[in-house]
Amino acid sequence: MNTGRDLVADIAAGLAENGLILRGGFNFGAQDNPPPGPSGAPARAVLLVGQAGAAPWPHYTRWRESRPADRANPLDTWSREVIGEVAKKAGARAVGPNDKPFLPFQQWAMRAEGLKPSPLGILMHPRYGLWHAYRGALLFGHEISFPTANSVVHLCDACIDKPCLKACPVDAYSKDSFAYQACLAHVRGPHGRPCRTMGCLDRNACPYGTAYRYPADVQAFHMAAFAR
Ligand code: B12
Ligand code: SF4
Ligand code: SF4
Repeated sequence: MNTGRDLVADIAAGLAENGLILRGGFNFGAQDNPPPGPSGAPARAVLLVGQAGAAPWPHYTRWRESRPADRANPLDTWSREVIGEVAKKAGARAVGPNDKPFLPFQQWAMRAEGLKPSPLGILMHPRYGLWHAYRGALLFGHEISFPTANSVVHLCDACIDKPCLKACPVDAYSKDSFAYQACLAHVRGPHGRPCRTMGCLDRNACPYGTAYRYPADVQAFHMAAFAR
């Protein structure tokens, strides 16, 4: 059974065809309560799939144009199709971040990539800043040989001014919470146009990873999904 570098390289190549990338992974330990793997028995390893910047967007929009217009969650459907195909070839079970009950994607990502949360709740990446996300995960019935993870700089630790906590018109984000309802009311309301058309002002205020910032139309798409 291929459990090492070739397996991971084959999966990465399959994902790259759709602008997706592997975001690391780990073997579950005795203390974990893993979700079922491909056979239904608890999974032994997980590989996270995601995006840096908006790289999957052109692939997704091409797919979208060929599908009926009334799909409720088209990005989830696309992710499921594309990642499901790669999972099938690799003998894995694919799961998504919006599958219910929610799986702990951010906890998995912290473990897989050594990332930590920004004050906005979004994990901070040393290269991509706040401009990355998870589109799925592959669950395996066997362990995988992972390289030893390098330690990762958490940029927020050295960011004294924290501009991400100063741009929101309703101060929805504070050091330890997110006022979901206040944000939603503002985004939906008469003064929410900047958030609706250009994305969250707090997220856009972070000075890191700007080369990966999602274009305005992509941010508007995510904001519309958030505020519907
Ligand atoms: C429910 C949810 C929300 C809820 C949070 C409600 C709550 N208080 O839990 C709401 C609707 C507020 C939300 C909003 C957003 N979310 Co959200 N959300 C999720 C989702 C689907 C489930 C979270 C969960 O309960 N997990 C189960 C628990 C057991 O797992 P966990 O790893 O321990 O969960 C952590 C998160 O819940 C986090 N958390 C708690 N509150 C909030 C609030 C925000 C804003 C974020 C980002 C995280 C966060 O703390 C937990 C401890 O580590 C996850 C995907 C997932 N499966 O995790 C995405 C996810 C956390 N969201 C994400 C993002 C990007 C956002 C947004 C910033 C952008 C967007 N999607 O439009 C918005 C914020 C809107 C804005 N102002 O811009 C990303 C984060 C990516 C990253 N780089 O870290 C995720 C991982 C989805 C993805 N596809 O990648 N989200
Ligand atoms: S502005 Fe500073 S504290 Fe906020 S997310 Fe960016 S680096 Fe982190
Ligand atoms: S989307 Fe707008 S209202 Fe919501 S937290 Fe960001 S800046 Fe504030």
